[in-house]
Amino acid sequence: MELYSYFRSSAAYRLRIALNIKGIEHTLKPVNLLKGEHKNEAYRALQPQGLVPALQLDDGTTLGQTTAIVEYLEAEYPHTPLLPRDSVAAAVVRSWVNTIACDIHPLNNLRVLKYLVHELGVDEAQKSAWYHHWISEGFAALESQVRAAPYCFGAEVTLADIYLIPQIYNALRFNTDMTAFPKLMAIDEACNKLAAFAEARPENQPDAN
Ligand SMILES: N[C@@H](CCC(=O)N[C@@H](CS)C(=O)NCC(=O)O)C(=O)O
Repeated sequence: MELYSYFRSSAAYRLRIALNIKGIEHTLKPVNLLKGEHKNEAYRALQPQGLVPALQLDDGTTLGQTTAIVEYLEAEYPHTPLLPRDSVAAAVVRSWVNTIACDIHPLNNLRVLKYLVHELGVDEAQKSAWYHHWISEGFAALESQVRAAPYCFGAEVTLADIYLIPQIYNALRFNTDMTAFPKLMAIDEACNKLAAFAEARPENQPDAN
């Protein structure tokens, strides 16, 4: 398998963690977003939206969209499950995942921030206010749902943690004040002690320098 990734992409970071947890052998194929490599024809042939990540399977099939990809990995590599067996508990985890994947991440994505600045003439302070508004609103909802420790839903890592930790990394990179989210920060600390999470961190990627 080949994972098309950019070290700072929080969506790719999710998949790096999931592949590590499941111990799935893969090769990393860096796509440099700052150089616009995600927009070139060759990459769009793999991921027509021109977004990272994409996962190319051994038979040449290429999958896009992290949530579709982790669902595929979960189905094909069911050892070390990332969703609880109980269907209600699994729906609760998916709901958390969707809060991040559908309601936080897309509003603060590179192309959205660039559009605000370059097309709508928003200045740096307004861009920053936009970023912090949407991330804080989303994190407040997540913080209010934490009932367990050390991970989002108790003693086992789930997809909820896999989506949360890259989003926190991104929030810190954009200087978000995290003091209102002590439970999320405690989960971040617990997850980062695990090798699967630590090895997936942006600074530990070959394309980080
Ligand atoms: N919903 C997509 C989101 C993918 C996405 O937005 N990736 C970002 C990096 S985290 C990207 O490629 N951004 C390029 C850009 O904004 O120009 C997924 O989950 O795969």
